[in-house]
Amino acid sequence: MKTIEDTGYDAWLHYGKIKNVHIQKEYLPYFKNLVVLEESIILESAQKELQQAISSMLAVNLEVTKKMEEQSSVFLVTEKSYDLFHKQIGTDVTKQLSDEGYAIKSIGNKNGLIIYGKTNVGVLYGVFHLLRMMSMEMSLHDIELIENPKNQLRMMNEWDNMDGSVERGYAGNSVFFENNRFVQDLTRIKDYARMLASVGINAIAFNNVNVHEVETDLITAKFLPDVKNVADIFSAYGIKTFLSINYASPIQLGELDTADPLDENVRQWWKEKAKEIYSYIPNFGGVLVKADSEHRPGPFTYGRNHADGSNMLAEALEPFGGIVLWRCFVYNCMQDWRDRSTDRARAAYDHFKPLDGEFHENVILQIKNGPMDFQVREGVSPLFGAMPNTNQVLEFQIAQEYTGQQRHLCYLIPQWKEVLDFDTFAKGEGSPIKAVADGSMYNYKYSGITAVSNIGNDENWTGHTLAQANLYGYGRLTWNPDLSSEEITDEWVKVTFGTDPEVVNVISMMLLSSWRIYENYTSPLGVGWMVNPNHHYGPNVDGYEYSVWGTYHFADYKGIGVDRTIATGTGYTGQYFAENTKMYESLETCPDELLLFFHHVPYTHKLKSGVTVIQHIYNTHFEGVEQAEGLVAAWQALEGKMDSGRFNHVLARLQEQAEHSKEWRDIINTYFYRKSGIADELHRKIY
Ligand code: GCV
Repeated sequence: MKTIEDTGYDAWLHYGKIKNVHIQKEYLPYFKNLVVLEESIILESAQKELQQAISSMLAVNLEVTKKMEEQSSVFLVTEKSYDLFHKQIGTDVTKQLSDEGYAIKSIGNKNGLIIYGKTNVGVLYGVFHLLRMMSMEMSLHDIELIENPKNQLRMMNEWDNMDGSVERGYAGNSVFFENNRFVQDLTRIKDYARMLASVGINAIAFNNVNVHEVETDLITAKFLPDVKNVADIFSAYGIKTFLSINYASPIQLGELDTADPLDENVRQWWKEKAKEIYSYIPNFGGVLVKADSEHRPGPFTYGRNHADGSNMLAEALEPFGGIVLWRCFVYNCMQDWRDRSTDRARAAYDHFKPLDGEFHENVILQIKNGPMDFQVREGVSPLFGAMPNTNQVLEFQIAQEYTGQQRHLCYLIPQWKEVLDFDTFAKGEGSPIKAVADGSMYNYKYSGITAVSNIGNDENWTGHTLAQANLYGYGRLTWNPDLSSEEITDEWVKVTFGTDPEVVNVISMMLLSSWRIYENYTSPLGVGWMVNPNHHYGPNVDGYEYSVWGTYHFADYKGIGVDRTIATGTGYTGQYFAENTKMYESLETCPDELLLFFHHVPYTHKLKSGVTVIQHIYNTHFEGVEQAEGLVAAWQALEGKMDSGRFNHVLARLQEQAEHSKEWRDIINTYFYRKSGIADELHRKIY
């Protein structure tokens, strides 16, 4: 077997040997024993993780005991054994902990540590926290910390198909399926569960939201035993399993001739189905549904709306505590784009806002961060905060469908931070999207954050090793959206590549600048798209498949951009709360980076930065290529500071990125030079 470090397989859980002798000396006395008084599958996972990590970091064989007298020990404790430890833990701490929270406290003569959780999973999270601190070589003396997750649902959506492919997968094939069945060897699934739990993820739907014929069978006796096996693996790490379902399952499975949500037979069918699923998987989380979107079936077929459709499923799941995640990515992909009375950006709000309050309390609406589709830059969805009486969950895409497909470096944490911090003004100033997601704004019963995963069966999971940072950072942000991009980056680099300051500085700088770099050489000023049809990789200004009726950017010889104003455009700006409507409606106050998302302007329009739109396009595209070349040079300086496996792999990706950035630059610049007839003021070569 190749060493872990060579391939990146163990990602941020590789627990490299602690080489610093001072740190080693500090750590060793803590790990004479591991005291675990209770028994549970999750505690067993915690215990094993600790043993494996300590053996790898300190070459110590950590014995598990139930004996209490040893001072130099780590204690894993839950509420059940609280009485034995109440002095050390204290009542205050227990009061402050939520169900999944944990406390870590130094005890005794400084060589004891208690990891206390109200529940088993709290302890597991505490163990991962401790190991993260150790991987970062932080001191363990005098620790006294309490952590609670800010978001209730912290979820992953895999877009895996049973034939083994992954929709928008850029890291090989599925780790769940092959040849229309489950994989035989479940090791990778277990390691994935460890990775997810280590950053606090607590839910997963592991099949694609586009449910084809074969995946419809996942909710039948044919596959439910396999689903249960996988669900058990995730359960051992505190992760609940959900399935994406086909809305037309009763028809697809040949049992009914309708899927009308108001038909009594259909309702009964789903109730029986729920009973059957829960008989296999008692802690099943619920279902994820993409309906009436991109040719998927849904309630529209029967003249019903999304509340009718989701409530019918919610009623079936309700007796078992299950929930329905209902996606709001609903738009008419075949719309005539030239008809300015419609606008894809408007669609989700137009469909869902009028239904506020009509959904059952175990329905959650799942809303993509932007109204379009995970572009490098777009406005935030105006649905956030607009439905006080309907649970909402925020959806990100870790898979880099439109942001370089894990061949280009594009670290998305800064983008997600902007979304989370965006002030909706739903309840006046200080109403950020993160307060919608964490449920606090409207006291939602269920809420949280979910995301499309970026993993596959490539040895390093994510294709580009540095794309692991997006997965890690996503988890950390769902746990605590107040963490800064810099904090998350610093953590990830240290736990993945070690603590050498030069390595940490260079990789952090590369990650933190990469989103802007990618934006520079791709589509400008929030206009988005400009990708090749279907696979969505690489530049093609008019290429996006659903722009068959006309381009998505409305570029002609005079100008570019989509007029979404109330005054003269599609009226989309009116979907935001007043303060934001005002900001976006006016050319004066609309931020430069979103100008073309909201306005159609002449190429000679001057940005706040002082340059014209056309000059901005030229400048950023030339600059973006230089910056992409700069990433290669920055990485090259790290040669010898890490194993050659990961070094060479990343180098090759960065070189490819630099090369492809030139293609972007040339295609975009040439297109707009020819369209506008305006030359680059700096007379650079435009091909
Ligand atoms: C799973 C975009 C992607 C599709 C994806 C869809 C969705 O359109 O290109 O591959 O389908 O979003 O989020 O449902």
